[in-house]
Amino acid sequence: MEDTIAAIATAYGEGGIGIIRISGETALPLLEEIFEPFAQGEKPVNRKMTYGRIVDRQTGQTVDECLAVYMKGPRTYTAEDVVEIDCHGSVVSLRRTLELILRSGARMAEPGEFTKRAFLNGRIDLSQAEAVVDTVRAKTEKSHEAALSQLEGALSRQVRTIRAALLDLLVNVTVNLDYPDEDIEEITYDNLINQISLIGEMIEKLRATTATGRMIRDGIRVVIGGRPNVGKSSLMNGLLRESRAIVTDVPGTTRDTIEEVMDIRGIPVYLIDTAGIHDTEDRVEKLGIQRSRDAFEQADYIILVLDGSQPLQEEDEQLLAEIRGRKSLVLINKEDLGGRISPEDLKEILPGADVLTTSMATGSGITEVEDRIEELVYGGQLHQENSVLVTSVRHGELLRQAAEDLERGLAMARRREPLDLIEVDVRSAYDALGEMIGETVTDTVLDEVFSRFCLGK
Ligand SMILES: Nc1nc2c(ncn2[C@@H]2O[C@H](COP(=O)(O)OP(=O)(O)OP(=O)(O)O)[C@@H](O)[C@H]2O)c(=O)[nH]1
Ligand SMILES: [Mg+2]
Repeated sequence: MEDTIAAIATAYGEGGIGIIRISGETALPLLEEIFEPFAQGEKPVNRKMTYGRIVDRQTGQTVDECLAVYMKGPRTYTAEDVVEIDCHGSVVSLRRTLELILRSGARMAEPGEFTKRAFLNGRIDLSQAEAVVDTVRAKTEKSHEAALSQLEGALSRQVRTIRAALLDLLVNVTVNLDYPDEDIEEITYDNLINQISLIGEMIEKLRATTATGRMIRDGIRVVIGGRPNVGKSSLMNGLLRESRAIVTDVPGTTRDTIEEVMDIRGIPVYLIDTAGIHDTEDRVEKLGIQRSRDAFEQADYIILVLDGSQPLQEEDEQLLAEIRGRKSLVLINKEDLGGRISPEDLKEILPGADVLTTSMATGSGITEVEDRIEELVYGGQLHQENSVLVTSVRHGELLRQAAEDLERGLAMARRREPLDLIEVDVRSAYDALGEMIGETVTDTVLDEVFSRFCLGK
């Protein structure tokens, strides 16, 4: 980490200002090389904004006017010397300024490299570093809240508490193994079983938040399906509260899948309207229907719409049968036109179906659909403010490993097996949790984590 890195930190395009970031030992000399304060004799001072111009020393030309700040390490984002330059947010001025900085000896930063340095320099742990990218990408308030709480170390604190308990246990076991003859408190199997179960429960509690956490962070794919003309696009528009998809009384209006991201009670939802599924010889329709089926495959939640003003059709029955075993909701729509389908009619084809009667003409049932999506994400549990959520697949996987290790250890303790065998599993759980916060972690994992970042972060 000897070299100094630089990157444009703001989004590419036009903006009021654009920011360039520099980090590393030569950050200040680099700034002095390309920057000239307007005030005579002024020099960049630690943590003070200085007004001046970016200048190309080779030609003497002004590249842009800017504000620059030098922040001396280690109390900075990367824990190194950092410089930030606020230029005008034009692609040209940012690119030319960056070129000057690179020409003066800095290296172009890799995606996530600033945050990686913050981690490697010990300012934040790995789970906090991972939260940085989630904070940037968060699409709803809830996902932002979850990312921010992880960034502030809420998850890390819980992991550290569990690890401390595991370490206690490990020390206890190791001492008993290594000095069996010494006069120390002997560990009993009952004691061991107790402690392992307690820690196992702590891990399970954290793990139980993974499904919700992932949906809050990554969003869920909700696919609206059904045969033509039942009101799928009307539902899409109703949920979006705008006239996004074309709605007509001509069956087969929607020909291609339509996707929109929306915020339902803080949950990022990818809402997908599909072409009505039925038997057809029309080539274009056939392609659209294939796309509907593909969308079904990838759905986290399927909303199957039926036209309640007509009796159940064979095509409806086929679709109902197809979504068996999937997380789904059935809408008996057009209730304003009279109910020719009752929820009981569906019981046989789709046992345990979740059914709502709706009318997209009056808007009745939309709130209930949103309720269902919220329930799906929170699993019927009340959402608690500020509760820690595990949002990343990587963390979920490590928690699973740790839980399995402890389960094995517990089973062995119950069978009164030798301590050194049990120790192996406890240690492995300890290491798995260490990987969550980056205490034991390989370069491959690090590369993987930081490759998801954007440039300049
Ligand atoms: N009366 C009444 N009409 C509805 C209702 N929902 C939809 N419609 C009407 O039914 C027709 C079809 O609605 P769409 O939303 O286009 O149906 P769709 O399922 O998207 O149809 P395709 O795209 O052709 O598969 C339109 O004329 C809507 O205005 C409802 O609840 N009540
Ligand atoms: Mg449609």
